[in-house]
Amino acid sequence: MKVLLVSPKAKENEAMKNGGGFRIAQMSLGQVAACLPPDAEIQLADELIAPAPLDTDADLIGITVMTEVVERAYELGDEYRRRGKTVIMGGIHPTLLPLEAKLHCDAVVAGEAEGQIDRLVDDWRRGQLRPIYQNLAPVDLAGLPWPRRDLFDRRHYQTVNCLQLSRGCPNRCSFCVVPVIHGHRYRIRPLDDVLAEIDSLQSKEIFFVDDNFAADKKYAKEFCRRLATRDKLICGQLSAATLNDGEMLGWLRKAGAVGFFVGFESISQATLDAVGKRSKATDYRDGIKRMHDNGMTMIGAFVFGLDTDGPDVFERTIEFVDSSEIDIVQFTLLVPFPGTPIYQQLKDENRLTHPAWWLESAWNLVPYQPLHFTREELRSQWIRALTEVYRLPKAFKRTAWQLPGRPWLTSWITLKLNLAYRAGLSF
Ligand code: B12
Ligand code: SF4
Repeated sequence: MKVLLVSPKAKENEAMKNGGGFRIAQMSLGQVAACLPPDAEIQLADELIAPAPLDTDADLIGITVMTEVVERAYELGDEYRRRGKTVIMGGIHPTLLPLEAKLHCDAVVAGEAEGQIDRLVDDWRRGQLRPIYQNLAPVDLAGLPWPRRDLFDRRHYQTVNCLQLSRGCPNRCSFCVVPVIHGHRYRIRPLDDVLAEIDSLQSKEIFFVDDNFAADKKYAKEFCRRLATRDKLICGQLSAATLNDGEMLGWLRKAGAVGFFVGFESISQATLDAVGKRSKATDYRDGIKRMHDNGMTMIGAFVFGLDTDGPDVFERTIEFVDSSEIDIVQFTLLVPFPGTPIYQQLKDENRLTHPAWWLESAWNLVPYQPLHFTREELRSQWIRALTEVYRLPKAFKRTAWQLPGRPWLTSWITLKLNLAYRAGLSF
């Protein structure tokens, strides 16, 4: 049995280009590969490296689909089926909209692959593939198979050492798909499993793909305590509220933390409250300092276009970025993902100008009517704000304030990411 697993590349869009330059192995495919029967001959095709081969002798084609790659994924699904292949789709978007995805493939795996792939392969071998496969309950993370990192060509990636401690997030931010996909339960893996997996890795660095790395602080601190003796370099994603916990940051430092992606989302408390974010904007400056005191850099992420964002939101955020010593900045426009409370709200209020925007290359065209801006104003002010924070002197300044007393690696990563984000601006 030959299987080709494909990660499609998004049609050009500005959000994708932001942060370009750092390529991380597509863990979703590594994990699906680990769920396939041991006799499967598996080939991976990551379109960030090269277009997926259409001429293939694979019997089964598996495509992983995030919303921003939908158009390409459906194009590939249609083409492989035209060539007589059996196509399976899975990942975030088919989980949110399985019936839409089914139009372009033979079967959809909605949700986690573990627990479904064996059934799917058995059904396929008997010629009785069902349209949708879905677990009735969340997968027990004890004994989770380890992703097939051996299938990735390491030369093409900054790292193939992506690792998961947990799935889900206890929070319910209204723009986020994670609670929609995983519910509000935060599931953790047994630490012995995780550490055994870490000990099997061939290099020092680890990229944690958890949505909210330290959501269970007791667990995260114990993990860091045990990791501290292993001489690793780690990064991942933290919720802004975690920056208030100096002890947690201290443990992260001991565990080898270099930097984290931090979802600040907004400097306006009204916006944080409106989206259900459990953080306090007034804590942000101290939190940033605490990260620096612990030798870490950060990508601070902000979202624009929520109803509580008034016309001055961009100026105020630029001022905050300039004065808070934040290291690397990510500004995104609100993306109303299907299935999220925000999507439903905009739909109920008849404000979606492109209800199926993901099929129309409308990613950054603001597919809804904002409250305090025209769609064009919101987009042009976002472009202006990004251009402003990524002016070369500002990008260098963000790196320079890292220098005194900070680890060289942190400064190097900060510089490299600032330049990568800047290079990704295509306006
Ligand atoms: C790590 C990560 C990244 C990394 C690495 C991405 C990569 N190349 O792997 C980086 C930082 C590069 C990144 C970038 C982006 N990301 Co991201 N990312 C994540 C994160 C935190 C974890 C993904 C992961 O590896 N999970 C671990 C794997 C094992 O789980 P999984 O993907 O769910 O796969 C399981 C099932 O879905 C299923 N499955 C998945 N694929 C398939 C395929 C088949 C055939 C089958 C059968 C089953 C199956 O089986 C797997 C095992 O159970 C998720 C959050 C999340 N919870 O998904 C966001 C997330 C996927 N990202 C998101 C976004 C928006 C982006 C960006 C567009 C951000 C931006 N503005 O630029 C870019 C786009 C990048 C791209 N197109 O490649 C959104 C996607 C929303 C959506 N509706 O699609 C998410 C959900 C975050 C969020 N909270 O909104 N991301
Ligand atoms: S804290 Fe992050 S992962 Fe959790 S619901 Fe909010 S945005 Fe999503």
